[in-house]
Amino acid sequence: MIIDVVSIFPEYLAPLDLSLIGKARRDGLIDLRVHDLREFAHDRHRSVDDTPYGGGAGMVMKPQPWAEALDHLVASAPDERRPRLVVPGPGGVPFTQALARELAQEPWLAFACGRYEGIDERVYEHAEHDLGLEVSVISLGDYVLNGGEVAVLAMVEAVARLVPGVIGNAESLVEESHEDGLLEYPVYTKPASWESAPGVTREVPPVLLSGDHGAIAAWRHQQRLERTAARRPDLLHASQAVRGTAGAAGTAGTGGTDGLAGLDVALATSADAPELMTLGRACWLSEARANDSLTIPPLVETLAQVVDGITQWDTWTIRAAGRLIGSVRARRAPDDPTQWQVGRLMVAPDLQGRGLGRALLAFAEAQAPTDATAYWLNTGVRSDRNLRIYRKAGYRVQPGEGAFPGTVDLVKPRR
Ligand code: JD8
Repeated sequence: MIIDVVSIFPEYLAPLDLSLIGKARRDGLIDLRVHDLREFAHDRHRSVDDTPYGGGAGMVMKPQPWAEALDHLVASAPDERRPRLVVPGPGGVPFTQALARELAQEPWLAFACGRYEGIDERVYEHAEHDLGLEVSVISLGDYVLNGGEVAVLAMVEAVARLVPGVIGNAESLVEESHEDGLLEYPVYTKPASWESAPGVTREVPPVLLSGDHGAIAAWRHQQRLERTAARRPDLLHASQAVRGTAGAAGTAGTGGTDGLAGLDVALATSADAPELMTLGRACWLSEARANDSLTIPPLVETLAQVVDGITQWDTWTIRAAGRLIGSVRARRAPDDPTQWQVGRLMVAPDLQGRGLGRALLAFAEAQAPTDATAYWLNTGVRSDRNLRIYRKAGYRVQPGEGAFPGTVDLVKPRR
């Protein structure tokens, strides 16, 4: 990969001589050239800035030196290749790992480091329309720096380390924060038992010393989910939040919530009724198709009936980053208080098939009062997918028609 950087403070980029990027340059993996903009300013003071048209504080960078600098870069190409021009700026698109991965695919990047109040706007037009460059204005983050150099340091490091061969074991790239949308898990090294202060001994989590790679992977994923939920819930899109539930579903005795790690589980209130009504409509469409019935309660119940259901049953909502992605309800059977009835088990259609349904069922079972002796479910006689999940969870279909026309009841003794 070729990288050109133009700045009035070329020494600001000296850190790119160091460490892995420095080694990658010496190994020829990265050809990074830093140019001083003043080389392209020819007046006595080699000035690169002037007062802003329209008035206002500060100075603006002149177009001519920048145009000559970019023309020089383009002219340095032996063929028709052109660099992708990246201009850091607080008004740019956010720099992310995904954008770093995109830029790392480019054979040639040029970074223009602005200073003062910014670069004359016509330089962007010249680059795009006169030189035919793809121009990307990118921001490092929502805070104000004095110039583009610091941003270029960060962007070059984030991009260059993705170039094959720059980072020794590429695997380590896989589990990094932001690589798959989750923050990284906590790391530990020797000693396993460390005296951090007189009389204070701190241990490494035992699972990491167990040699059980499956358990270690599960623990690390859990840590990543919990950290992301705690520090960056915005990153925790539903799809990610429910990933990894498959294994943990039904882990009895843990309050059944293991499989819901990273998700917001709460008792529903009437305020949740509109969303529950909507999710019910979405989730029971497949049941309607399977059982050829459009009068299944979740498809026709009114908002008032949904609110009434919330008062009649203990109802839980499952949210990821604020979005309602699932729900379940449970109650003592009106005619047999030792029977714990579970109902309205629903998972947003786009999130089905990841074990969240089983996790929700385990959760509902775990909420049963201590004197409950059995669990009860009801579903469509032709709801094959539900029946498969419930049988796998230990339920057995009861003979005869279920509590509602076209349905069957299923029961599981409580162990
Ligand atoms: C380039 C000039 C300074 C910015 C007047 C302060 C990026 N995340 C970021 N914050 N700030 C920058 C950035 C700031 C720059 C330049 C990038 C060139 N300045 C200007 C406008 C307000 N001064 C950045 N990436």
